[in-house]
Amino acid sequence: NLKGYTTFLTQHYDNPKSSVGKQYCDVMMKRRGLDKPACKEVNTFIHGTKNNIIAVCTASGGKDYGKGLRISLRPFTVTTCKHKGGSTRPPCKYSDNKSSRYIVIACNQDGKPVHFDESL
Ligand code: T3P
Repeated sequence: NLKGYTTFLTQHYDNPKSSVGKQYCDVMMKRRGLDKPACKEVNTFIHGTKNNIIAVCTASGGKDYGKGLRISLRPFTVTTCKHKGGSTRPPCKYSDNKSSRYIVIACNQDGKPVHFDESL
């Protein structure tokens, strides 16, 4: 559904990578609403074009990875934010890890990404 794709973009799409200063994850997790109601534990932002991410849902950009998932044929630049510290209440503090990885996603019947599973 369309709502799933919209939510996916809010949670996982940031291209080009936003220039928000030093604490990218702290800023972005709050900006995208992922600090409420509790700090989300892990979240990946993909620094790739929408077209290239959508293509993972097709044979040109991805392949079947089982369990309804698809893995990209090429790596994407991603930043994975990991919650640090004991409290899951805002203000949320995150570590940042930027790397090049294959993304594993689920797509809906319209061929749009609706779930980020992991990156390898
Ligand atoms: P969501 O389905 O709301 O996109 O797996 C549980 C959640 O953690 C899921 O949230 C996806 C997210 N996640 C990442 O964003 N990056 C990761 O590397 C992993 C393992 C999970």
